[in-house]
Amino acid sequence: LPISPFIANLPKVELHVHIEGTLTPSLRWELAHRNNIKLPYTTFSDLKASYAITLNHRPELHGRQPGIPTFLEAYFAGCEVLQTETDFYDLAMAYLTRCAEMKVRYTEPFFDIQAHTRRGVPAPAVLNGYLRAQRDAIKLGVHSRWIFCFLRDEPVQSGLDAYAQARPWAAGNGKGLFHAVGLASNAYERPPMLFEEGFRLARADGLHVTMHCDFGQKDTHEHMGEAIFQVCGGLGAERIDHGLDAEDEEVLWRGLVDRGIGLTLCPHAYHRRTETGVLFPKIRRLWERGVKMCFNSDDPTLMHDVWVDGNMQKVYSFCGFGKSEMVQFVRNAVDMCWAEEDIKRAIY
Ligand code: ES4
Ligand code: ZN
Repeated sequence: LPISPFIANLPKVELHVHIEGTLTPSLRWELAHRNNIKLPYTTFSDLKASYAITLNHRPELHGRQPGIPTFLEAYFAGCEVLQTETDFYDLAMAYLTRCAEMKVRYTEPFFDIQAHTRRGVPAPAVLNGYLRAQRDAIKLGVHSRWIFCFLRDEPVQSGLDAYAQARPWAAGNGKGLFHAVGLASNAYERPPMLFEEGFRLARADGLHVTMHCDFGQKDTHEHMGEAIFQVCGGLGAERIDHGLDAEDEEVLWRGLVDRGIGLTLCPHAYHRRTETGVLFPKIRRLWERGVKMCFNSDDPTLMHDVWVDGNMQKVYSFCGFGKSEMVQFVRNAVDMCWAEEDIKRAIY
């Protein structure tokens, strides 16, 4: 789908992107050589070709069996080449440079500390690499506030330990890298309320709270109910990542509207496994009911290289939205974002 000049030139905000999901085959190849890591591909073109099939190509598993195993396996396999602070800096700078090219003025990338510490990478290597990129990208006109993610398929205590390690890099009394916590990875039998202690700790530190409610997961409506009404001592999450299944149940979409919880949707992620005529009307119905939403890329290099501009183009082309609505979605993202007021005003 070609990106129209209108979408290309629109100043953008991105609120749902996993930094590890922006690792390109070429940087992965370069880092593998830099770190003497053997990849299961002998040539660069074999590596590149492997990205074409890392979508969930097992539709028989959707919404039932363990989440999205084939996809997440590829995602965590990619992480293995990331070893030193410089590697994490290079990963982050590559994404933030791409942001500048796409006119993304502000972004809130997720990062998974546990994906790296469990391989023996020290947490400060990850955090200092991202912190340096956060600072250097301002020169490119790209501001960022990052989001610490709990890996929900790891033990709760492992996430709490990672959070304790990352805390000196938080906003408030820390170095200002991240301003929020999120919840990612495989949701199979891992409802949000399991992580309540982590959310409470983060809130006590003055951080914001968001969480994934992936589209079409097992128990998705129960998970959404917890995210909207139960977590954070009953306050609910401040945003929900994906959350498209709320469209199925009035109590859920009304809860989103009444509580002002916005969704960070990633249309291409769903379009990989959902008919055009089913998906885009579903997004449009949520919008018509007054649910606040914005459009994002999720894991662009693992999702056919469709970045935030391509995701915005999809809803522009397939939802029947006009230019003023597309501008409004960027404004929604500004409203939903966790930048300081001066940055919000500058990007609005
Ligand atoms: C993810 Cl698509 C998706 N779902 C859940 N967790 C994730 N982490 C990175 N991509
Ligand atoms: Zn995501």
